[in-house]
Amino acid sequence: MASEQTYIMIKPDGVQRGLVAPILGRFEARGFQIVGMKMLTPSKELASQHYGEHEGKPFFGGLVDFLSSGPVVGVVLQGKGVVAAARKMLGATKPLESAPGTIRGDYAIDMGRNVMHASDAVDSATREISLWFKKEEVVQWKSCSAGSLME
Ligand code: DGI
Repeated sequence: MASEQTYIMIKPDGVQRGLVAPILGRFEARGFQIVGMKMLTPSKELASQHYGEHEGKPFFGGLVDFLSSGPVVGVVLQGKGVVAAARKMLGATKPLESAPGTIRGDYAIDMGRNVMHASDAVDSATREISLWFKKEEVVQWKSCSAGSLME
């Protein structure tokens, strides 16, 4: 399996609850590499584009309002199999259905306050990375631990 990139985001509830470091720490500890990171309060337009697949659904307005209600931390993560791995580490959309040990299973209760986003497939990761980051904001750097992490 090749190295991939994915987009993860600590949503406003996760930032407010002080979960940025604990969440990102899980990915770093596993060996995934942060290659882009920014804090911003998304505009409604950006939030709507991010959740474009849900446009027209009854919860869309509330979803966009919440995402644009305060700062988020958006991150580009890189590593072997990172797209599927980040989804597994995230857990189910409904936190009460997420297994303990997953991020939502450990830190969340409510679907509307499920602390974090992760791209659900390689093509959505590509779309979301280019939506949230300029090309030059994704930094290629060689990790000193690469030889200890990968055969
Ligand atoms: O990728 P996920 O965040 O796990 O899930 P998703 O892409 O299907 O939905 C994006 C977010 O939208 C999700 O984290 C919470 C919210 N959402 C999804 N389905 C519903 C919902 N919110 C409400 N209130 N009702 C829904 O059915």
